[in-house]
Amino acid sequence: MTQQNHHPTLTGSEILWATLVGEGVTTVFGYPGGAILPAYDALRKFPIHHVLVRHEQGAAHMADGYARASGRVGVAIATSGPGATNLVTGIATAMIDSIPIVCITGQVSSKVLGSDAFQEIDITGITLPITKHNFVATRPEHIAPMLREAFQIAQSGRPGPVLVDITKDAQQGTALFNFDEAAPAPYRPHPMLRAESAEMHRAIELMRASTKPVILAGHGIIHSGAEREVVAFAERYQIPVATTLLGLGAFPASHPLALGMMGMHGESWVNHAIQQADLLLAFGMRFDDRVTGNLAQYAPNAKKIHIEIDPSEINKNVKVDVALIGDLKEVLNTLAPLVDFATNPGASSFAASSRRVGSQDAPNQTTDWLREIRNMKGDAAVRDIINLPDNGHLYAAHVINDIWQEAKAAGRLDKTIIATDVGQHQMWEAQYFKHEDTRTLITSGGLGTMGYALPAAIGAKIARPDCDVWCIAGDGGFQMTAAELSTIVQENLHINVAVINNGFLGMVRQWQEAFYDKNYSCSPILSPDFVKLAEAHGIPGAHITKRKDVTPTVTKSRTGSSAFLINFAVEKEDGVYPMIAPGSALHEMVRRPQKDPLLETAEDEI
Ligand SMILES: Cc1cc2nc3c(=O)[nH]c(=O)nc-3n(C[C@H](O)[C@H](O)[C@H](O)COP(=O)(O)OP(=O)(O)OC[C@H]3O[C@@H](n4cnc5c(N)ncnc54)[C@H](O)[C@@H]3O)c2cc1C
Ligand SMILES: Cc1ncc(C[n+]2csc(CCOP(=O)(O)OP(=O)(O)O)c2C)c(N)n1
Ligand SMILES: [Mg+2]
Repeated sequence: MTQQNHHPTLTGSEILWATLVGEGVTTVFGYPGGAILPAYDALRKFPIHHVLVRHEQGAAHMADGYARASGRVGVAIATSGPGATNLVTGIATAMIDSIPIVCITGQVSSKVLGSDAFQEIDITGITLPITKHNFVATRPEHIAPMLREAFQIAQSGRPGPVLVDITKDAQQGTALFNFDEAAPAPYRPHPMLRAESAEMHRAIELMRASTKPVILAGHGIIHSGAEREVVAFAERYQIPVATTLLGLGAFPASHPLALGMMGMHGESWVNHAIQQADLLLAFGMRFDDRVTGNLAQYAPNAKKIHIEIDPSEINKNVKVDVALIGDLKEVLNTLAPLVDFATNPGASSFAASSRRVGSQDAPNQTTDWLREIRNMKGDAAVRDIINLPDNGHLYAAHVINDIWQEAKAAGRLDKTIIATDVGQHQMWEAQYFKHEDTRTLITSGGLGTMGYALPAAIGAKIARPDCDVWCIAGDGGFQMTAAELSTIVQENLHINVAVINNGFLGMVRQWQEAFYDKNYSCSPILSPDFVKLAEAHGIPGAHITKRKDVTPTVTKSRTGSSAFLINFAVEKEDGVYPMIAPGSALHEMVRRPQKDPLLETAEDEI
């Protein structure tokens, strides 16, 4: 190592790690191979913990779970060729849900690029549509500036994945390392809208004219860190709040203004409220098709205000009346005082106070509307699951509900993170686990990636070791990445694994039941004995078939000192309800068939 002007000359590999240290990285998730070996050789000199995954898809999902749980950038690392292509599903998962991860791949030497060299693949070409940006570093002096820019791009504006491909000779060569000089130009956000803009005034007019407003609370609330501002806004103007799947936890489920999840498997009264609203305030959500149902019939009476950081989302799916482009927190902090002033010129500032629901001086205009929604909801919880007598059957909904109740009873709700896989169990989790706190649900929404839960749970546990972390997966999806059980043991992580085992690719079976004449083509799935599989990894476990055994086993898992796997043998042909069939409008929900013992008790159908 030679010094020049106090800046050391390092190898490209050393620059890679030194830059990550400078960016505050303490853990990376990866798997070595030829084209990245120089970097692995240099790793021992730097204070970075490397988690050796069992498949590079796991590395990308772990980086993603780490980012969702902490708000920090997750880092995945792989070799060229098959190592790099194995990252692809994880990168796409992060892209569609706007998760900040940086993926670093080794590449063949710059001298042989383009020659179909051993394990050469054009990974920047492959990942162009599924990254926010990507880079190829062919010289050691490229590495620090490219990595630093990658971190900036991943985190700024609408977050997302960035890939940096580094040739082997760039890792082996040397260059001066100057962390500060490698800094990218400052991020220039989309011009912040001004308080006096016409759009702001139009938004205020629409709010003042509305008697039936609904806030659509999305994932952008979490990215923006605007959780408190949204609660204050909803309380101040007494606006009920519907939440997307990825927005769950951004607004406390027990808040009196919280309606619950909207969309395909959302609560019926939530969807009815949206269809009857005269104003929708979309906060950091992108009107996904699972959320809108048939667009032609979506919220026909509602004016729409969209607060969104990415201009390309405006009018993409739903035409809106007002678009307020910018970071949600900043926009709300600009908008609210103006609404206050327009409503009551003498009022104190929005930032200074937030009024409690039902307080004397809160505007009253929406009270009738809240009453109307409460009537839709009925006078009891819609699904009377907790009070259902134990009829000898074990339902997935019971299991999820009991995991939630157990965490609540233990006073651990704010320290419980659930990573789900994709399918029926994912929807039951969204319905029956009431998320009170931000970043407590980690789930693949947009891509719906099976195999996500176990590695994402590992990333979350490493980001938040203080939390109880649950992986809730179906018997199908769990088998896609079950090899990461070995990573859990190697890392000595206390992760709770719940396999919701219904013997089927359940969500597929449900669609076949509803739309393909019960032709269960290739949806029954055989599984190994998951408890024995866990034991083979050195992880204890239990088979549960009776509801009475759920809570004690959940407690045993949560309070134990190592990872634990519970195989819940649940009812095989249960369905997720309500459900909106493809092409139907948001209010055209299919209800649970009456014959099923799991009744939805309230009069929530209108
Ligand atoms: C089997 C299955 C069933 C599903 N069913 C449902 C369902 O019933 N209901 C449901 O809601 N979802 C459902 N989903 C999920 C659905 O596909 C979408 O992933 C989800 O609705 C997207 O939520 P979102 O728009 O809040 O989040 P994202 O897709 O992450 O969009 C967030 C938006 O916020 C913006 N943003 C980011 N940062 C900021 C900021 N700082 N300020 C302002 N804006 C910002 C982004 O640009 C983006 O437009 C289902 C998924 C699966 C796999
Ligand atoms: C990688 C991947 N392949 C296929 C699908 C399509 N798919 C969505 S849900 C589902 C069934 C999931 O079955 P399981 O993991 O057992 O969960 P369950 O629905 O039974 O709760 C399938 C195959 C997917 N989302 N992801
Ligand atoms: Mg299943």
